[in-house]
Amino acid sequence: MLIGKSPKIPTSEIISETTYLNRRKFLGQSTALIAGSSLLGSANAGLQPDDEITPEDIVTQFNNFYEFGTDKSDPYENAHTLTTDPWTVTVSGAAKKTGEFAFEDIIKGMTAEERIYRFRCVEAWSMVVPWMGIELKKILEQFEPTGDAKYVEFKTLVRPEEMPGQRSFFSSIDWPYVEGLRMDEAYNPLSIMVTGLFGKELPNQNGAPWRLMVPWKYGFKSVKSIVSIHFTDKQPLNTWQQLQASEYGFYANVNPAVSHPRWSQASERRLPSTLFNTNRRPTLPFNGYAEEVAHLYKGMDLKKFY
Ligand SMILES: Nc1nc2c(c(=O)[nH]1)N[C@H]1C(S)=C(S)[C@@H](COP(=O)(O)O)O[C@H]1N2
Ligand SMILES: [Mo]
Repeated sequence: MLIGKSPKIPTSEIISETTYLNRRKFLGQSTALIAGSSLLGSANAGLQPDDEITPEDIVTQFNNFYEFGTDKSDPYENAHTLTTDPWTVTVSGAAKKTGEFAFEDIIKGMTAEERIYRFRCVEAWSMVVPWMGIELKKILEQFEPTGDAKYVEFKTLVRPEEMPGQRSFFSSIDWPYVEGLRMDEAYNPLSIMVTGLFGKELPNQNGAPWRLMVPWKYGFKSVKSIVSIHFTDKQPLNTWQQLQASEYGFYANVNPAVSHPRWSQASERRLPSTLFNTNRRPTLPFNGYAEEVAHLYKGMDLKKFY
């Protein structure tokens, strides 16, 4: 049983539920070891002694994916209609290899590894999720970005026939959903492209067939169901910034010291949370990953670049 060093598990391989539950039990019993162990690679970095994996039904049934509706239960209810095969990804901008690629060809020969990350939404709830993913750097390097690539921008699929939220008259989002990272953020070893969850294929409502995961940033950075990768020298205008720039910035680093204009970010509700046990805990700078990422923002005023 390996927990410190994440086992390499091919995306196609299905781990049985019992194997998974055993691993989960192990995680619950030995969290102190996990948090303190020097044997740890980046796989479980940032986990705190009281972190427990969030139940799978919450991770897959309480979602934000506005293409399928704005209620937390909408993605689970509506996303089964999404067709993810074939899946084509357009690569453009400042890179030597650009064009249209089949998703399978991009990830060919790469193995998804399990990364258990804390996950913090800007709405102040959080989870601990066993993602399966591939380091973003490995994926992006294939396209040989040039010196002009200062940022990478990602876009979600636009397909109103299968995405009821994109047909909604009330939607204020200008589709596609856009997100981006600075290249050095994208190349940080914690940044991954997620292809699975709980040792299984990524469910549609969580962003199939692949979505971004940058665990030190608010959840809205983790763009789902990606069909476009664009290398650029200009800072991308991400969807939430476009909607309300005074509330949502480009960086979106988890920061207890910078309040959202309408609520504090000093603490969070760890799901499952109930009326009687709100399960509130303090929010950590960079969501607990300061050791791995704080250097990326040296000298920057994080109150200004929120
Ligand atoms: N395309 C797209 N990606 C998205 C969103 C969205 O509405 N559309 N919501 C974001 C937000 S706000 C969060 S918190 C996470 C939620 O991921 P989860 O449903 O897997 O927990 O996805 C992010 N990625
Ligand atoms: Mo979010």
